[in-house]
Amino acid sequence: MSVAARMREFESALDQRAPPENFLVARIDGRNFTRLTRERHRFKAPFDERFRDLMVIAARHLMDCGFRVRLAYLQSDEISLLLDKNDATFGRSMRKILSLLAAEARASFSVALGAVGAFDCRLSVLPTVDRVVDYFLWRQGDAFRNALNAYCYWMLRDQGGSAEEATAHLRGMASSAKHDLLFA
Ligand SMILES: Nc1nc2c(ncn2[C@@H]2O[C@H](COP(=O)(O)OP(=O)(O)OP(=O)(O)O)[C@@H](O)[C@H]2O)c(=O)[nH]1
Ligand SMILES: [Mg+2]
Repeated sequence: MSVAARMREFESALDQRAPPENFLVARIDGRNFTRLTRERHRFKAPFDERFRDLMVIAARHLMDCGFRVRLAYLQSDEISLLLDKNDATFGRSMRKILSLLAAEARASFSVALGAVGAFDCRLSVLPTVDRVVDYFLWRQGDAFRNALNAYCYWMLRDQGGSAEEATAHLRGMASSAKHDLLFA
């Protein structure tokens, strides 16, 4: 066996393909964006329109970078992409899907920001439409909880509380109580 063929064996030993007839949902998430949004670029908290627009640019780019994307759902620093059930791009190679989606997000976000912002990517292999619905309900629930918590946190900070005080105040508090706190 030639050296090249032998090396290819090592290189591809861990390659996997996503199973056919399953939905693939990729979640692309900003790396260390707590620091990027607070220290390196000082975006408005809890939500900043310019940051949102940068994430929308990245999401639009991901929808048009060669995969058959049916839906993109964006919240905070993450983008969930539903790939077409029959998407056979790169033979459903997990290596290609994971690395390219993270790279395409990073490229478009960084060019729009004018500085580097990196992303990771993970893949859910979902067998039925019900599980796809569960996935997006899950992320939407996460967005709702995070937004409610963030509005409460920054309200307490604006009222003079320290980071530790605001965090301690909200720890273990039910969503209904956070609602009441905001409206009080
Ligand atoms: N200021 C500001 N921060 C935001 C906005 N949207 C998201 N973020 C921040 O982005 C971060 C996203 O959280 P995570 O993805 O859990 O944490 P991370 O720091 O990116 O860490 P890893 O994802 O594990 O690398 C949180 O700290 C959010 O506050 C925004 O509009 N404005
Ligand atoms: Mg992140």
